[in-house]
Amino acid sequence: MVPPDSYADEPWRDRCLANYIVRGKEPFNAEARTDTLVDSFVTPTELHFRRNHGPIPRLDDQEWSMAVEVCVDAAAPVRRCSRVVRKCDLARLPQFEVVAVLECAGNRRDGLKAIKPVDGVTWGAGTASNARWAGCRLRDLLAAAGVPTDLCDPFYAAPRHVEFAAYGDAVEDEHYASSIPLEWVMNPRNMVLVATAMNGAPLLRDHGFPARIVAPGIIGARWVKWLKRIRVQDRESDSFYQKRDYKILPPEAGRANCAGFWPRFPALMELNVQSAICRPAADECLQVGRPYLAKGYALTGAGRAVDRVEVSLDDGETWALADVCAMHEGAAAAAGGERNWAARDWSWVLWSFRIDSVPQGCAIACRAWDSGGNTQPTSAIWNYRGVMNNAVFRVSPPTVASGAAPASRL
Ligand SMILES: Nc1nc2c(c(=O)[nH]1)N[C@H]1C(S)=C(S)[C@@H](COP(=O)(O)O)O[C@H]1N2
Ligand SMILES: [Mo]
Repeated sequence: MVPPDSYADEPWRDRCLANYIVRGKEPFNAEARTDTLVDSFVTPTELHFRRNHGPIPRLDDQEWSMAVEVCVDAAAPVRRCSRVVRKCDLARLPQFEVVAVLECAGNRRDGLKAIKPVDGVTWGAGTASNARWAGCRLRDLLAAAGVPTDLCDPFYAAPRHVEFAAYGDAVEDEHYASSIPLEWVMNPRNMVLVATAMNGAPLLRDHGFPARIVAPGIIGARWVKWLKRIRVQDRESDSFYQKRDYKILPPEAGRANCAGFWPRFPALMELNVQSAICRPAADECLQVGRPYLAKGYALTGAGRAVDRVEVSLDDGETWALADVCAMHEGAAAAAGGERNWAARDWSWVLWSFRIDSVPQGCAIACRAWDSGGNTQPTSAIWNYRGVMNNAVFRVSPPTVASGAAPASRL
């Protein structure tokens, strides 16, 4: 819970504020305009969305420490332990870097709010950003605490979670906390990091300084910032953010009756397949009869690959393939042009689609497909918390007769 004067020590944000649509000041919640997100494959930090459930704690990285605990019943032969980890301990472990998209489960909540009110911050499609994260693997940290790295070890017979708890106050609970399955963390292909850097610089306070979880392929709510404690335990986190938020409740669940629904549905983990049209923005004027290069992003969860993005100019009657620019392209070229579909994907893809001649009353739709055969539903399905909206993305920008508007962006 948040005492009244808790927001007196927020980071200095003046320089970047112009880049954002601020959705809430206390806690600070802001997303970039989506038309600014498609200029670079790795999102500049000053455009990366910021999503907070409370004030930003002030932590000193020299003094900072977190507890790493193994706390399970019937843990033999794994011993219960608790140790204090500092920045220098993290720095001694092998360092890894991963380019991964961070998406809030509330991305595109505006589309669900348009159907019926939902409980949650309004977001457009700007709460997805791609960053270069660096730090040590959580797997290595836990292995040093005695957790077996062989997933066939009898230790894994029971499902276990790794809970992350944060410094600082939170609005809906005493502090922010969340958990993900231990098995996911220990699988070396999953690249869960205790990250200390983002885009080549120490994390900003807004993004979790001095250390946060980076859990590629998993919803942003599990990427806990300002780490205070990491704990291996027998069950998932009891936190509000695990048990009474970030779940897709059925449409009959609402504010009055949600209590009975929370325990019946699982905490969201993997991201779903998603895409958005970033250009044109909804308020960008297009010239009829002129060509236009539409652009956007697409992503999916759990290391699956976005294998195509399609665009429709006739309200979904017909679809055409967009050009996709992905992380793996350099690697594919090195391998003789053939893509290695076995590789896991943590990054978003950017796509573009040339409209040869903008029609009057132009309506553009896009949808992505992933390597699991998943695509996006034709229309949004409402849920109480307004999470995971991945309906086909549509935009109908205003049009003017050629010559009457500023040059189209080509
Ligand atoms: N401690 C803490 N960690 C947190 C949150 C928070 O409010 N407090 N928000 C979570 C949510 S819901 C998201 S989407 C991401 C946002 O990370 P960002 O602000 O770096 O973009 O952080 C997650 N980690
Ligand atoms: Mo989120």
